[in-house]
Amino acid sequence: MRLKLAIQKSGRLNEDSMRLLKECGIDIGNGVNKLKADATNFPLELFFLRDDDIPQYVEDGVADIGFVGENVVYEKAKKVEVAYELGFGKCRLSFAVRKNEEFTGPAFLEGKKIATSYPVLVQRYLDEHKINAEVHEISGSVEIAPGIGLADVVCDLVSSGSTLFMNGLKEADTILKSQAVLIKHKNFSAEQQQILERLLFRMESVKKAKKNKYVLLNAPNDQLEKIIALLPGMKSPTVLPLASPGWSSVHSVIAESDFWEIIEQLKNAGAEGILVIPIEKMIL
Ligand code: PRT
Ligand code: ZN
Repeated sequence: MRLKLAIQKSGRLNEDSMRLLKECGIDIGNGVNKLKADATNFPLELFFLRDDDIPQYVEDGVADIGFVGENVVYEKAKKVEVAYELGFGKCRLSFAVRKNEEFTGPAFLEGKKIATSYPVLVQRYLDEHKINAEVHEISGSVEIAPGIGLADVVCDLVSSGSTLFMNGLKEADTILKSQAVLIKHKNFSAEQQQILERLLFRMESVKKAKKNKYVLLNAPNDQLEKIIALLPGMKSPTVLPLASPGWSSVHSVIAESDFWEIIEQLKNAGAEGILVIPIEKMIL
């Protein structure tokens, strides 16, 4: 049995989806321009689709799992389960107004024309805030709508904000923070679940590895205790004697987020020759 995975055929999520599979040690056989491909060393079959179609394919069980943005999952509102956050494709779905206008809160939207590719999510926001507004669904280039008089406000995906800026708009309220997620259908067999768990285990090892760095450093023995106290490690750091007397080599793992702070403290404590190395996989 093979698990059928739907990923975006081309577009922003395709490359990261393929990279993640590679980092999980999964080799994909034939070319990407086809509709389907098989993994050669894992029970996985790939379907290449438009991202908008992925929730439906997964709900119907044509695909068992899919990699797709949360924005699409919630807009399509299909009966699928979000099983894992993939950590890429991060963006937010936000209202944007003309840069000389002041967004005073949801009430600003009352009676306005709103252009968006996310009518369901926009309408839900309006209902929650008891606002009446006209929602115009457009499928692309939403940001030009105010400039051509089609709408007063837009609601679109934003990452750097430069598209809004170039169109004389500025970000107002955020409806949804989104990233790519792994979705699954609701009729998983025990065997399918088992394959999914093997895949999730690999993805989690890759994710943990990215959040951590392997650190090697030389420490004068009289400072060893202080330096070890700065290094959390997976259990406790490895300490090996150096050839030159009075010095030790210390190896440990530190979180990327604490990295600069810990490195400064290590230097201040007398550590020398600090090497920081990326970790490929991390199995705890
Ligand atoms: O052909 P297909 O239907 O599969 O692709 P698509 O054109 O619908 O989607 P695509 O490839 O553009 O995006 C796929 C997914 O990437 C989205 O559903 C989001 O989950 C995620 N994502 C992350 C983004 C962005 N960041 C993003 N910035 N999707 C779109 N944008 C667009 C946005 O719509 C706007 O036009 O980029 C522009 C804004 O970017 P900044 O950096 O200027 O703010
Ligand atoms: Zn799409």
